[in-house]
Amino acid sequence: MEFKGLTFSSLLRAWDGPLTRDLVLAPGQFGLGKVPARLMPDDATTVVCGFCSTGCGLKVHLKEGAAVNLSADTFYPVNLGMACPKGWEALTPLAAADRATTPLLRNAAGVLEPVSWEDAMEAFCGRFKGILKEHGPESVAWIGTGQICVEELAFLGALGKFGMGLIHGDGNTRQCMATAVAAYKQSFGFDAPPYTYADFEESDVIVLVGSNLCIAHPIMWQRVMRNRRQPEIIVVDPRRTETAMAATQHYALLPKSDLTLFYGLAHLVIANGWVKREYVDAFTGGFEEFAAFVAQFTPERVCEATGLSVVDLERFARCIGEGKRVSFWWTMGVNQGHEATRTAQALINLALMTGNIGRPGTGANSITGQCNAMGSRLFSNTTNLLGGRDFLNATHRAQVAEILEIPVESIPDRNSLAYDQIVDGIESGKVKGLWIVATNTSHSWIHQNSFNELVSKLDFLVVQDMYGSTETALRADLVLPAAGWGEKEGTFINSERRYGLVKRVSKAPGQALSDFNIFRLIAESWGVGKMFREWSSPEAAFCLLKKLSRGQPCDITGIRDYAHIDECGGIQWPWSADEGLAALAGNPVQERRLFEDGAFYHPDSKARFLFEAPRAVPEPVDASYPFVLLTGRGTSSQWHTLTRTGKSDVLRKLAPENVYLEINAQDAERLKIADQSLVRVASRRGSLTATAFVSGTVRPGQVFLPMHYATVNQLTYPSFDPYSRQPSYKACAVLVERLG
Ligand SMILES: Nc1nc2c(c(=O)[nH]1)N[C@H]1C(S)=C(S)[C@@H](COP(=O)(O)OP(=O)(O)OC[C@H]3O[C@@H](n4cnc5c(=O)[nH]c(N)nc54)[C@H](O)[C@@H]3O)O[C@H]1N2
Ligand SMILES: Nc1nc2c(c(=O)[nH]1)N[C@H]1C(S)=C(S)[C@@H](COP(=O)(O)OP(=O)(O)OC[C@H]3O[C@@H](n4cnc5c(=O)[nH]c(N)nc54)[C@H](O)[C@@H]3O)O[C@H]1N2
Ligand code: SF4
Ligand SMILES: [Mo]
Repeated sequence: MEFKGLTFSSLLRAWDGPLTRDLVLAPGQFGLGKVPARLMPDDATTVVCGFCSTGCGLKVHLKEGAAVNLSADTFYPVNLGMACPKGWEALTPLAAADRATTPLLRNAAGVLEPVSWEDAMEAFCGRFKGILKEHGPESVAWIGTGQICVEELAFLGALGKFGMGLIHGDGNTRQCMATAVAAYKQSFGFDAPPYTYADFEESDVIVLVGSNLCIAHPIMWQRVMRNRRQPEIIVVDPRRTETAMAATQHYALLPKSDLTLFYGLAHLVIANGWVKREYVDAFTGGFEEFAAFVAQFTPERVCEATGLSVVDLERFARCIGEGKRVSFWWTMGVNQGHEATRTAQALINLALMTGNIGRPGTGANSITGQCNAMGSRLFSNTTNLLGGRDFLNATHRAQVAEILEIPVESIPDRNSLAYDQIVDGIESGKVKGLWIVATNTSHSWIHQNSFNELVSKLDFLVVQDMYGSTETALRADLVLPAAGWGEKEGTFINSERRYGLVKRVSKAPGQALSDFNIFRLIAESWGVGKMFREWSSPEAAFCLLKKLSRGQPCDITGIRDYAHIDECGGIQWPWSADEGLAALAGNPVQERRLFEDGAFYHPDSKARFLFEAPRAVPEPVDASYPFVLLTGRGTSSQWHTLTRTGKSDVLRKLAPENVYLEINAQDAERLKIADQSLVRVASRRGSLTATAFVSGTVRPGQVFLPMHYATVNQLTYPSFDPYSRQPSYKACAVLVERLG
């Protein structure tokens, strides 16, 4: 196949060039600009970690521009010299033997065989165009990620929708962050987590809901440990997690009773006169209706629903009501639920009614998961039009068309289907082609057996991944080999809205290309190369993103270029041109939080109190399936589906090799299950064998499975929050029996 101008060989030649470009900074130019030259040899550079959303700075040590080792960056404002095991081992997975090094195409015998990039592009364009021609623009969709760079996410979204003419594209951020997005948009008018990590250190009362921070965000936990105010650390989690053990108070509520609990706490805050009336009157709307609604959540009702005592409730409410700086933090125990959006908003309501927002140590703070979930939220062009805009808004479409110099008709005037609806579309025959980028759906999607059956109904499945061995890649018709973190350049946005830099410190193996270059190649092969001529490099794309952000709450027009991000130790949005100019005159601000002026993003500037009656769980336990199954992260050394962390001997040693089930001693005794013996765990959808771990971490009637093992999502029940369409991974009914 001929490419006009851009060919794989020309890309590979350029790609094979020197590493770490001009981004290896000279001494003194580094980090916060405060680093003494003697501490900063010029053969090192800082790269933001590519695992979790904490966004730690890692100092990569270089020889001739290539990474030889790394350590935690002492001067990066996020982690201040700390890193977790995954960060320390970040380079190891790059050298794994199962890296995809050439495109692979399924041949007539049904076997994936290596092909050239030219043949891969011919198959990609030929097959997808064929499907689109026969079945229309809804028949091909993509599932993206929060684990590639912002520039790459934006390119994928722009190419998919404006270039290839697709309507439907969603991301694995749906599994993870969609609830926080929906909650913030409705409550604040924009998807805007308000905090900065310094708030962990400046809080008097830290309320962690459905978050196992010690395991999932160990360096954020270290920031909590730096708090000198002797804070109350309150954990709300049905399990006695590592974080709960380290807390000062643990409320082990019944699974999925959070909404009732928070309404009950709001009721007590009102009853005790702890509401900050001046704040509520000046900056919020809908409080009176909310106050009338929560009156029915009496302590008796709340105790019955949550399993907590009246003493517990009153103590919890008093901490919130009398605390000077109270911060509320939530993660997947909230986001992955059947009434998740309203639960997140119940936390937002508690912060608003007590005036705990916009001040140091406060906030209603969603903690993100993946390294660039925040980038995906703003720029993946899936649920929002680029830059947090709305596909349904003609003015927004016109703005994007003008900035990108593309015909406005190429921008869809309708929203994409959500992840679960795309999957349903395969079932109904509407979706016939699927392109999966940097996510391992066959492992991580809810009710896995059903998805994996549906995949065989697709006419064409493309998987773009670092490894050809993932559960999803093995099912693909075409595998596109991708470079990973450390082998490419771009930016990630962390949980506190900080842009950090990713650099190319290692060469991708074989013919693997960065996702950015794969998108360039596809654009060219598809015949829309001209539309994307400005997207010539990640940094050029970053300039487009700056333009797209202008005037939006996430304005970053004050960021000069990549080097500026490096010099500042990352930059939090918003950072408008005006703010940039102001900072030049004074001190640049390292830590910034939103809503200090009480102005939210709704047209009337007011935050909204939103609420709704709690609903029953979709799959309650019964005599046949008597246990509630909880799932989540297992250890700080395991990352999701283990495609990366499973490649490190060190990380593997830090976690159990086989899937294990946490079960309470009372239940284990009743079922004659010995510790470390094999058990069968089954739901109405599938079953698996696990090793029993008899422990006090879960209560009788509950069991826990870590999500990292491939069989776990055979059990989960596909139910979704109605507003965010995020899957409810954390509650379904199972039975447990001893084996042998
Ligand atoms: N080591 C490691 N770190 C990670 C990841 C990883 O795979 N490995 N993944 C990253 C990603 S993408 C994400 S999204 C985050 C997730 O970070 P977290 O959300 O902190 O992790 P989880 O273990 O999924 O869920 C947190 C807790 O929710 C609790 N929970 C379950 N049901 C309920 C409930 O009804 N109410 C309440 N209040 N709690 C409940 C679970 O018991 C669990 O302890 O971690 C990020 N960090
Ligand atoms: N039961 C249960 N299931 C869950 C959860 C739970 O709590 N319980 N949590 C959910 C959550 S919050 C999340 S975020 C998901 C995570 O689920 P996934 O997104 O499926 O998990 P990962 O293993 O991170 O998959 C990322 C894939 O991208 C590849 N990859 C890495 N870097 C790159 C790159 O730069 N380019 C390309 N092209 N590929 C790359 C990796 O090899 C891997 O195959 O799981 C969800 N599933
Ligand atoms: S805490 Fe997250 S960002 Fe920091 S080193 Fe560990 S995985 Fe990387
Ligand atoms: Mo996630």
